[in-house]
Order: sequence, then structure tokens, then C-alpha cells
Amino acid sequence: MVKWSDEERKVISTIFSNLDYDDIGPKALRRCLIVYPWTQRHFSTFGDLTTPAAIMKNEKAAAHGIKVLHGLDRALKNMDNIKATYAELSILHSEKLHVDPDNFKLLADCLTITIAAKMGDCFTAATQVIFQKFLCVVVSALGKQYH
Ligand code: HEG
Repeated sequence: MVKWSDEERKVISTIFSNLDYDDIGPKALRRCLIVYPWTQRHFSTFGDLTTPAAIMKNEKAAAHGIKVLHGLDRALKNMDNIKATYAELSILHSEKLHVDPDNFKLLADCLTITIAAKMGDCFTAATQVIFQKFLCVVVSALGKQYH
């Protein structure tokens, strides 16, 4: 089981408490759709995603980015049990949505970059270490029900 020090818990909860979900969620998902265009195939119901400009103004993509961040909230509130917390979401992504689990890491990286850009100098290497650990556990939990 993953162990979290008091310092790690503090840094992660500080990042989230300062996070503007409505800003960071859309930015992170848009970045993922632009930088890794094969991820677009899962969002055929979202309308036009054919160009970066279209992605930037796609409201459904923005709304989904916010939804994903709220999904991360659940990991934050259940840090000692992330695997079980995401069991159902993992099954959904695997069996219903057929999302390649490699894509979780790509979105996680886009999220790190988006948050780093927003936090600027406050996003130190030490902060990144802790945040990446958190996202690693999330990505691993989301991939757990794949077989
Ligand atoms: Mg997923 C739905 C969270 C990565 C594609 N995703 C969802 C939902 C949540 C979520 C909370 C709503 C579930 C529900 O309605 O019950 N997603 C989530 C997280 C992460 C992630 C936390 C990774 C950090 N998702 C992800 C990736 C893709 C993807 C990488 C595809 C490249 N998610 C996806 C799709 C849906 C969800 C297609 C359904 C969207 C819809 O139909 O509205």
C-alpha cells in the first residue's frame, strides 16, 4: 500500500485547495487532445475537434475536463485507498469506454504541465515529485481493472 508523509499530504491538499477547476480542467484536457490527437477518438460525440482552434473552443471538451478534475478529487479525499476508490471508474474506462490505459499517463502529464504553468515558481521540483507520486497512484489505480 502507498504511504503518504504529512508533508506529502500537505503539499497535495494545498495544490488542490488553490486549484481553479473550471480553468485547469479544460486547459489540461484540451492540451491532451491537441498534443496526443489519438485521444480524440473517444470523444466523437463532442463535435468538432479537428483543429487546435476547434478544440480550444469546444464546450463539451471544456466540461469534460472539469469532470475529470472532479474525478481526481475523489483520490484526494481517499488518499489511503485510491485503488478501491477508482475500481468502478477503471472498469468503466476499460470495459465500456475502451480507453487505452497508456492515455491516463498522457492526461496526467498534461495536468502537471497545466498546473506548473499556473503556479510558476511555486511549482518547485520538490512539489513536482510529490504531485507526480499522487498522479502515478491515480494512473495505476485507473489501470487496475484492465485485463
Ligand atoms: Mg475519463 C468519463 C475521470 C482519463 C475518456 N472520466 C470520465 C468520468 C470521470 C473520468 C470522473 C465520468 C464517469 C461517469 O460518468 O461515471 N478520466 C478520468 C480521470 C482520468 C481520465 C480521473 C485520468 C486522470 N478519460 C481519461 C482519458 C480518456 C478518457 C485519458 C481518453 C483518452 N472518460 C473518457 C470518456 C468518458 C470519460 C470518453 C465518457 C465521456 C462522456 O461520454 O461524457
